[in-house]
Amino acid sequence: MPVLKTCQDIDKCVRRVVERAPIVDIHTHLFPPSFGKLLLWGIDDLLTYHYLVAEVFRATSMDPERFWKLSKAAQADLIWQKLFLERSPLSEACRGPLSVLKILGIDAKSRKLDAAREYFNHVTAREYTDIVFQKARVRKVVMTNDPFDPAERAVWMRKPLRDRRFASALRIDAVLSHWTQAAPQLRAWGYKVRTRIDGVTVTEVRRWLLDWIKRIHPLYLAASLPPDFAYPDKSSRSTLIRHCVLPVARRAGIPFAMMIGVRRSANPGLRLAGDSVGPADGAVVETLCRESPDNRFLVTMLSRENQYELCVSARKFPNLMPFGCWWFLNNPALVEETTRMRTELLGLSFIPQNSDARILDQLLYKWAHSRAVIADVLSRKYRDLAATGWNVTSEDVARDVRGLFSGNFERFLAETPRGK
Ligand code: HDL
Ligand code: ZN
Repeated sequence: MPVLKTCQDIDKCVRRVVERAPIVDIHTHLFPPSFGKLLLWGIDDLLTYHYLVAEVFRATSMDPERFWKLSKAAQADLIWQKLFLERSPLSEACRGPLSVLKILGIDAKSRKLDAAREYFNHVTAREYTDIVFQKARVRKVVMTNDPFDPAERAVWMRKPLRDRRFASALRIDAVLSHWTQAAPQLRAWGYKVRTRIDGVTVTEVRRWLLDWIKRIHPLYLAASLPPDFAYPDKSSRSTLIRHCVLPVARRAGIPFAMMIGVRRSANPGLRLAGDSVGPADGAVVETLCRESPDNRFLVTMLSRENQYELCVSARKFPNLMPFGCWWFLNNPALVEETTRMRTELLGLSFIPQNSDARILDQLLYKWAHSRAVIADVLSRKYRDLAATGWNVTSEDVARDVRGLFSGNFERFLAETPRGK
């Protein structure tokens, strides 16, 4: 096994291995081409990503309601004008589309969108899906599947053709965070639930969960949760987690993914771009892990302030797997800080990143950008290791990186107890 003798050898090896590592992207909002319009792709979807929508309102005095009335192409033109032409596109959200054009070999030096639009006029969704997965070296993505989304539900009810590259995750925000609206909808679907949660309601919510597990075969159950998420308390959310979500997840042998710290609709006029962040109580994660040792929890937290305590909690609970640099944390400065903190506190027992991609093209840039930062952090840690006299080999690096980008997640799923 060749020992990496110098810092240059280590840097070169780590960069090569990280660059080439196939990815299992454990949280995205992507769909296969067979799901029709649910799959977003191409330059106009890329430029109207809600991250850029938030930024364009800092560069124009246009009223949001007027912006929403524009066509998607007109919105994209405005964003291009304001964020790319009238000022340098330095933000991470601006750098993204330019990285995509570079990876696709599309000239952006003209600073015009014609070449990009021309490219996308001559490729189909199916062709482009193959191109993106191959260039991004992504093996599989996990979707976010919400049975309460009417458009998505309609697709599932007609038993769509599945694509093995697109695994599913059952997203249950509607039930956990909007119970008074969800209950009547569940009743309309034939589940005998009451707004006041009683024994029959618990049984029927479990039945609804199991029906959708059978329908979509999710790798995990998932929910985003607000900064003030508390457990246990007298809320419907706590009751449903304790009596429905956790028992069903154990019975199905799948983890429960909690994405904690999002303050929804801080500015409703910005729609998807209007969500914000707040620090959450990390003790809630420890309570759940302690009280439910037979459940496994994938957890990501949105507030930078929660990252350190999430690492410490993971040191206390093997059934807790921290993952990703979520949303506003997915910027080089914070990916570096978070990944270094995790490596120094958890070694290699975490999942460093997911793309959260909403537009297919984003797999190209979100992973290119994250691989570069994660490689730098790992190089530094392997150099620190080699400085102790430990022999670092290229096989070590390949094994470790495989774990970070796919193996840790797949092993966490495989080791989740079933039927307890
Ligand atoms: O709740 C979530 O899954 C978040 O990722 C939101 O979808 C958010 O809008 C997002 O796309 N963040 O990157
Ligand atoms: Zn997401």
